[in-house]
Amino acid sequence: MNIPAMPSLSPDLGQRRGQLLVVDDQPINIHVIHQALTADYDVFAATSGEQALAFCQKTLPDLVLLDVVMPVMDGLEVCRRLKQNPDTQNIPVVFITAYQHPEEENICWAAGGVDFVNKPVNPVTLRNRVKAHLTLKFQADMLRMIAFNDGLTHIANRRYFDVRLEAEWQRCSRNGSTLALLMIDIDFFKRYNDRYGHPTGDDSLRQVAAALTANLNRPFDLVARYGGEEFVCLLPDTDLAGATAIAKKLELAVRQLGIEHLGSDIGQVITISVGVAASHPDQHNTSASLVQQADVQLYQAKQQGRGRVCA
Ligand code: GH3
Ligand code: MG
Ligand code: MG
Ligand code: MG
Repeated sequence: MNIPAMPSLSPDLGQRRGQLLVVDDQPINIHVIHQALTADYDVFAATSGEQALAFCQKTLPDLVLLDVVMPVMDGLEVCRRLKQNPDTQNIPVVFITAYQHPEEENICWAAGGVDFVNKPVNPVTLRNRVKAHLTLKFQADMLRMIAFNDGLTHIANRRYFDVRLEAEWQRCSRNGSTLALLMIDIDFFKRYNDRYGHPTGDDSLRQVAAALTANLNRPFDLVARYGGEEFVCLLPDTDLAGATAIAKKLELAVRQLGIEHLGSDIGQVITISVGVAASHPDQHNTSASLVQQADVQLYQAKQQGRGRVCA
């Protein structure tokens, strides 16, 4: 299954200024393309395949304009690697090529390109091709955003979590690293709704989601709304001790929001209970067992009085 990268949540997706990466081993070619596009887009350049891959992984540009013939790593290989990597596979690649023969073009299609622009580049054609592909890219981002985001809290939803969990499980299995998971549940939230009303409850869910997001520092950590008043954090390359420390930080952060909850048994504010689990993914266990372990620990946290972390 293809794993889409989480799109930016920028509400002005439609008016976004596109970010383009131009890859060519000849600086003069980069200059020509830059001149044609810089008025309308943010144009970045790379002069080797390795540079291009590193830039894409870090910056996720909206479109790559890719030379085919380059020393060391050619454009075909760059394109294949972008398409194999879940983080970069949604970036459309337009080949800039002097190829004339259909069979040569076929190799480019097979590598995963969406289009060609012929050298020498006609600036008008280039601008129009780029515009068309960026429009499609922005529309696809919008659809991904709708499909994978929770409408209430604007963080990732359960569907996105399930996809990412499976992808991270596979990745940690390959790398032999540890994957940690936090299952989080707001304490006495039914009473909160009963006392303060559902709209205020919704607002508090948004505040808790924002606090959880703000307190995860690494870009590859994920927080998602798992259901109702439950959230989940996926922490790649994290052991049980590290995950427990993060869980405690999150518990404190939510407590320190200081959202009044006079119906709670454990203070006057909204608190969370957190269950922590960590695992070395391998063929003997499944991602579902990790979720289940975290659930068991969450149950323990509730049993032991709530407003705490169990690991
Ligand atoms: P516990 O400490 O054991 O977790 O108690 P609790 O009351 O939080 O747990 P319970 O599962 O009994 O109730 C969860 C409540 O969360 C019930 C439901 O009204 C509320 N809830 C779930 N989704 C939403 C939502 O989208 N908005 C609001 N306002 N409330 C929600
Ligand atoms: Mg070249
Ligand atoms: Mg619950
Ligand atoms: Mg609850």
